[in-house]
Amino acid sequence: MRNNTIALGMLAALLTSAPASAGPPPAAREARAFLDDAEEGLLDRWIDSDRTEWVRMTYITDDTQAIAASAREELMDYVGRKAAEAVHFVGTPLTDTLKRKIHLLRTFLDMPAPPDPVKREELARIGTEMDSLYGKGKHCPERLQGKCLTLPDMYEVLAKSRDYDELLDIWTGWRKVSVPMRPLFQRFVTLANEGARALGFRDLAELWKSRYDMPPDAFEAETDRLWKQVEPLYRDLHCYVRSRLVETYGKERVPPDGPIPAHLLGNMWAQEWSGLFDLVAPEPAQAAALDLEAALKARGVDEREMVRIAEAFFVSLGLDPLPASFWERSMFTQPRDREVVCHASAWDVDQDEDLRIKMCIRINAEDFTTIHHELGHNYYQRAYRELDPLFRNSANDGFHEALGDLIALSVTRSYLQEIGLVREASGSALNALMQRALEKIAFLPFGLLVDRWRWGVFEGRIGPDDYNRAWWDLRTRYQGVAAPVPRSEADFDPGAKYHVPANVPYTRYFLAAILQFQFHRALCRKVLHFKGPLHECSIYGNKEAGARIRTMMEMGMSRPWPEALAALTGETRMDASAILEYFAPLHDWLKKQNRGRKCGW
Ligand code: X8Z
Ligand code: ZN
Repeated sequence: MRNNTIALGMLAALLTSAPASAGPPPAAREARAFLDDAEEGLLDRWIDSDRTEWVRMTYITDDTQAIAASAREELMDYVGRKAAEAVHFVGTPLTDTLKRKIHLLRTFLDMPAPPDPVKREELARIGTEMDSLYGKGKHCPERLQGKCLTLPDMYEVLAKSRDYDELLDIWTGWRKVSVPMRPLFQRFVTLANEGARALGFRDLAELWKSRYDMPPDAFEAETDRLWKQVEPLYRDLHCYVRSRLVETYGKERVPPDGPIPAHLLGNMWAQEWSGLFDLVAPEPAQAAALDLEAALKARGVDEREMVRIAEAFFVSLGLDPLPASFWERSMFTQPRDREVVCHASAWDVDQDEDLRIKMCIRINAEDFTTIHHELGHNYYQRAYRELDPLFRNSANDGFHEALGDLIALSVTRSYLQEIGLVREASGSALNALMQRALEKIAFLPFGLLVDRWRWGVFEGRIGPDDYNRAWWDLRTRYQGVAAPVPRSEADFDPGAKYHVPANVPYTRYFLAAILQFQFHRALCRKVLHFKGPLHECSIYGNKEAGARIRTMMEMGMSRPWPEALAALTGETRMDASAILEYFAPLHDWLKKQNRGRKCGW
């Protein structure tokens, strides 16, 4: 095993390029045959695992958990074995495509397993167990006398209530759900790191950071660079929002020059602050005009209809309607007769036409956006479905997360008027920008810090005795929020965020937040030749924009991501100047409002 480990570690460096002329030498032919076979076997197990995961997540029981864990184990075993066999091709001259495929095979799993079958079984079981614990999680507040709240039930209270104690109860109540995850997570870290090492990586952090067509350290530096670009805007938004919260709750509860108590920002993780819009709207008299929830409800739009409206946007771009099976097999609403994982996701179960989403939709603006987000995943999956299995992914994971959000950026007031959801398109530009900033700018530091924490854990810089302290250090450093009540190592607050127990990498959402504005700017300026402010541009109905998007999606992961970025935007670097340009008028306004105020924490 040890030999394999070393050899795999050197694999990327040692795989040499084939000469451009002549046919492939015998060893290269052998490599191609090996990969063809590996991909075929991978595809079968991947589909099996997805099928069992769909059933588990839409019907959590001991049995569905066991079945899903077993399929997951089978997939982990297969990928581990094939990646080890690929060592055989070290030193063989290979085409870029074959080299890329070997790298994609090594980095395929978010949760690689140790070669030891007993440990592999344990890891698969823990992975399933943590995710199910989260899915089943409930909070039963005393005041409700036996009635329990699921996570989606709590969202609305957090967004709408201004009752400090009620918010605190919900916030602390949900964080009891993650306490039992702590020992599972700790063991998961040991096992998954062992799995990453067997594949030739230092640890799981290095594996995750190796998926961006650049050295892992350079990728980390890249995220720092992007954060530095947007940090001043975040700090100005934070400063203004805090001042409004001080007025609302008093300075005993919200320190005017300190971090904001995390339960007051309208969201369970303070990751987006849309719930505070009425408190912070630049032109409060016109705030109600932007109430999409009221518009949806007034028109009697139900959950399915919300999805239909989102689908119609994609179709307006020249993309095909979703298949009939999508409407039959998706889960749109929260079943009350069984346990499910409500956290939204999009699936292509047979990696062909079996597209589905799984969501517990509520009729409100946030879920309307999330539906576009999920359909973005489905359209991406469908676009790359004919590529070789290892290329069936987005250019990098930020692209997958950005696609649907790009569409949602075009859900402007004029678009909503055009489709008859609102009567008046005109309104305050600053209000519209503030509403988006509460969603997009507020999110940035959170998008960054979740993996800053996990990288530290996987790399051994953050040990189990520091899990929670390190989490809150990062929350304060990046977001400027603080826990409203003392926390300790008896708590496990990172586990209260879905992607930690589900083991979904999170930096992708930070990248997506930057990329979607880059996509939007390029389409608006270069395809639509739109001259006005970016937030007023909508690509609705534009077939050329649709064709550009489709071209990028169809590349899947077959080429390094800068090429996919260039296909859509003509740019080859991730760059936050588009998001800054989009919000520039609001940023100016915020700076004026904050004049004379002490910002920061
Ligand atoms: O997890 C999601 C999607 C599924 S990929 C609903 N998002 C992140 C989150 O909820 O934390 C979308 C925005 C960020
Ligand atoms: Zn997503």
